[in-house]
Amino acid sequence: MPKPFKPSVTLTDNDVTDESIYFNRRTLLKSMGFIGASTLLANSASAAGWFGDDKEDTPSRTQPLDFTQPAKYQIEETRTPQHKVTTYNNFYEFGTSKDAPAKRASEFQTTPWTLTVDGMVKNPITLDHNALTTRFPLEERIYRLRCVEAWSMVIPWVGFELASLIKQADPLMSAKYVAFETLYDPKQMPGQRNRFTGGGIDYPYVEGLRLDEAMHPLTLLSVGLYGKTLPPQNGAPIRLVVPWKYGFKSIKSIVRITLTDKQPPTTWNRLASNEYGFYANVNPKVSHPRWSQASERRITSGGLLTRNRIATQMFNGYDEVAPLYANMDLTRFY
Ligand SMILES: Nc1nc2c(c(=O)[nH]1)N[C@H]1C(S)=C(S)[C@@H](COP(=O)(O)O)O[C@H]1N2
Ligand SMILES: [Mo]
Repeated sequence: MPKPFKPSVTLTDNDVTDESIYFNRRTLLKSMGFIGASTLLANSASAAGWFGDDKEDTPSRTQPLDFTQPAKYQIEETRTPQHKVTTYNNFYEFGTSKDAPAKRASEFQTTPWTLTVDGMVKNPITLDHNALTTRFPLEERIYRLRCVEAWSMVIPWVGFELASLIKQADPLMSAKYVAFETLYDPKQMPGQRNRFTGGGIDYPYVEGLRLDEAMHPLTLLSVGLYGKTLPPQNGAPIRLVVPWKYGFKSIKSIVRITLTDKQPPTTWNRLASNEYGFYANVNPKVSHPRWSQASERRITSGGLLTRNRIATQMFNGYDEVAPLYANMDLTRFY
């Protein structure tokens, strides 16, 4: 069992900054009346796994995956240990604290599952649970994940390019955007039952990309991590991964993908449009209104007190996407 987290008086300035950011994002929700003061103070990352122990955690419900495609994207940076990837999560459907999803999603049922691709397409597609991992060849992609809260991880995903799925659906010429929707199932997702436990989000969680962003070869539909199917807390059975954008774009547990000619609404933009834009490209020069985005805390195998603050890179280091935004003012389109 994870021990309760106690804020430490020995935190370095760097760590304090990270904690402040974390509390600040929640302070917004609190000020809007969605989180009680006691919750705000009581919940933080659980201490388990944060003091340097490197135990391998293999969630029992995950299954090995076959991925034979050679990996196209490799990076040299140290991978975030699996037990941190699976216990430090944002998945507000299961609660707003970092350790809630791992605990409260453990019984999440993902079978049967249906992922529908519809809207402005010539060939609507429905994938059942089995098709998610068998219809397209799977490959491993090691990507950085940069949360808007200024922490980051390096995660070995398993999945396939979103472009492969969209091509099969055969978009109409008029399609310009892609809208994504998470499962709405308040019986299974406690955060969807009331606005207080779900962080004030108007569920289902929705996200969107421009069609050219969705078709970019870096944009992944992930069905696994660390060689196995996704644990529920990471967005089982299928989630988006857009590595050059802040983590909130990488929507989890997707049931619907809709091609459209209008920019779709997105969850965090709806909640606070001055803080979270539609584009949400990682950009060290464009601060969040309440904190800098110039650097980030890389979550590695070290404990909470490890110094691991690194500079944030433009587009999270994925420069190849720059042409997508060639004539755009990224201060305005944040
Ligand atoms: N449906 C849904 N998708 C979501 C979220 C969420 O709360 N609900 N949180 C987002 C945020 S803020 C981040 S940083 C990533 C975290 O993914 P991970 O827990 O797999 O690291 O998921 C994103 N996708
Ligand atoms: Mo995030």
